[in-house]
Amino acid sequence: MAEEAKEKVVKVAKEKKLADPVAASIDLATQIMIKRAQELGIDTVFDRAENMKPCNIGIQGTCCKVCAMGPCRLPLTKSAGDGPDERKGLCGATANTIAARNFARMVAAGTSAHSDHGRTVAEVFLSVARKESHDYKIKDPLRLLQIAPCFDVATTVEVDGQTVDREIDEIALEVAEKAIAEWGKPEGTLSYLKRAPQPLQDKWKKHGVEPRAIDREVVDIMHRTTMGVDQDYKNIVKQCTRASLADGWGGAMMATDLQDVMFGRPTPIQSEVNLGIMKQDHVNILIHGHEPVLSEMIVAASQSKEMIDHAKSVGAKGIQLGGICCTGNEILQRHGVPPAGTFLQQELAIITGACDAMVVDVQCVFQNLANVAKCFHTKLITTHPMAKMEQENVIHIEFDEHHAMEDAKRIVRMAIDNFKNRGAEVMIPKIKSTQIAGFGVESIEYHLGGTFRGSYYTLNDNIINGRIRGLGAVVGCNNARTQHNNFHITLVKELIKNDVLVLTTGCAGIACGMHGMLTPETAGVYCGPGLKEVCETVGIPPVLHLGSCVDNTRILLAATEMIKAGGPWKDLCDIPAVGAAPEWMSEKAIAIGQYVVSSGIYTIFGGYLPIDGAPEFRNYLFNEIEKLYGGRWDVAETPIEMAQKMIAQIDKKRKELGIDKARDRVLMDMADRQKLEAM
Ligand code: MSK
Repeated sequence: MAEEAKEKVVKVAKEKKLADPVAASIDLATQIMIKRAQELGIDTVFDRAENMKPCNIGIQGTCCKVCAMGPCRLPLTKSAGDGPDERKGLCGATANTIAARNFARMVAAGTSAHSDHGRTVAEVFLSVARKESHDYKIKDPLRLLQIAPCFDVATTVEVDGQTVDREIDEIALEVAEKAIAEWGKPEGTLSYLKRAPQPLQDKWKKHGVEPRAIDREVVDIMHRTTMGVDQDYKNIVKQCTRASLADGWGGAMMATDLQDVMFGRPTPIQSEVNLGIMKQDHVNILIHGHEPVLSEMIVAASQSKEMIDHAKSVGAKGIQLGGICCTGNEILQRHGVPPAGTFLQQELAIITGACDAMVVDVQCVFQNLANVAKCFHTKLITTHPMAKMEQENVIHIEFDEHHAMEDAKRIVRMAIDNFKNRGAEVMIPKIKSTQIAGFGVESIEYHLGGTFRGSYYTLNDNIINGRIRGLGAVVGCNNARTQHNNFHITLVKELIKNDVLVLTTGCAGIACGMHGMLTPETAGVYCGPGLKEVCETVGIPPVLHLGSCVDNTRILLAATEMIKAGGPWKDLCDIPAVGAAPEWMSEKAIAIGQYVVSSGIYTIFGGYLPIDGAPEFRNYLFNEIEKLYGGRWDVAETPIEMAQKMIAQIDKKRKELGIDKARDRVLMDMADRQKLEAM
């Protein structure tokens, strides 16, 4: 550790206000480590949140920076609303235009992040299909066969009048070439739109929001929101919808599918979670970010005899991998690698003093990691060409799929060689929880349907008969402006108490694991009687962890399977299902929210949305948009308020379907089901 660097970091920290660890997080490990950081004089995001308050105009969404005549700031004052809204920027832009443009740019940024991740995966898949990179394989040919028709790629061929299966390699190459074209094809609409229920596709067509090429929709937003272009907030929202659909039913969905093809689809797997997964006597390597292409190789490298022997040769008992954020979820769901923590715990993981290397790729990586790493022996390694850090202590090892295993071994070896450099300041909180993660479209079908009656109808049936009141997707990040994990966990407990089956991804999923929500035993402790009965009968947790942020698309596809299985619902907007991002913070969350709303699902965010300074635009997103797609935005300030709004929406849908009376557990016979299906 460079003493001079540490002194500088410590001096800065001492001059500032400190967070109250208990007020900052509901997680004991996090509280212990915030305190530890403060004792060592190292500032963390929790302390920084005490010292910098958000801009009051920025949070209203009405600060315009798109030209150099501004920034023009249009705060909503108390007297606004008493008369006509005369606020305008130098060019005359209204609060609605400014807030809509800012919102649209968040959708563009979020869409580009998920979709560029998808592009990287598609490029690696193309190199695999072309046999140019040998470290990856097609691990899940069934997933490949499943998605091939979405790209109009035939899986069989006629030979001498007979239908025979095409070679997998041949299908892979054609799928890869067609997939990569989705980012820039010059005409037509996205191939994957056909995965949505037909009524939803019809709505998108009717309203003219079917995405064309993915890149085009992002560029379109950036163009129309430059100075002096689109000045109709409804037309800007229309493009938000088009771009967000290019994310949810395009780039993000392809990322998930192609990852499944190359790395295998996840299946439920037991693991642990929280900072306590790190081991004092092991080499600890933490993998952080979003793209699993390199981390898959690091998992394989760290399990090789060569690396384990090397770790033992330096005095360690083995190698402990851990994840942070969504890369962590990717390697959790496929390999059972335990997450060390959520987004807000990334600095704390280094402050344990036991992190021999933290390997980061893209998204959600704090630049302050470099300052924290300076105070310890930790090697901080960036791996992506578009995500470097300016600090001199950061090592850049650029990942290349053509020599992926070589890169991975180099990184693992570097971590092992660093084991001996640990200082005396090691403190790993002995706190971790057991969890089951790795659910997906097929495993939900299997667990709720069984081997012989594998179908979504069992789930449908339990919703119709009221044992399960509805579905609640609780996803997204942490945000240092709210108590870490509190919104997630209070909300989830309230939902399952009211018989709402929860589906989770991202840091919300990690939070649920940390707080014991992801085991089958959870059902007996926290669930209402109906959900408890279902979970205990089939042995699933009442909260199903479906992976990373791009895997929110698994939730869309699971809901689509419910429609295919038959029931009173014909479109996603009919299902008693709601979405929530209680502790959101990222532009990606806005893109996700918009595609979920545009897919017909009520979506509620915690805290605020940066649109409050433009009440008309806000009203459009919160109410009017529902008439187009069936979904709408909402916000809640507390988890209980959020739960009440979500449950009210579920009950509203149940009433519309005529299944609101079924909650007294009347067993449905075939005649009853047919009656409902006919409605
Ligand atoms: S976005 S869910 S902070 S990783 Fe995946 Fe980042 Fe977590 Fe949001």
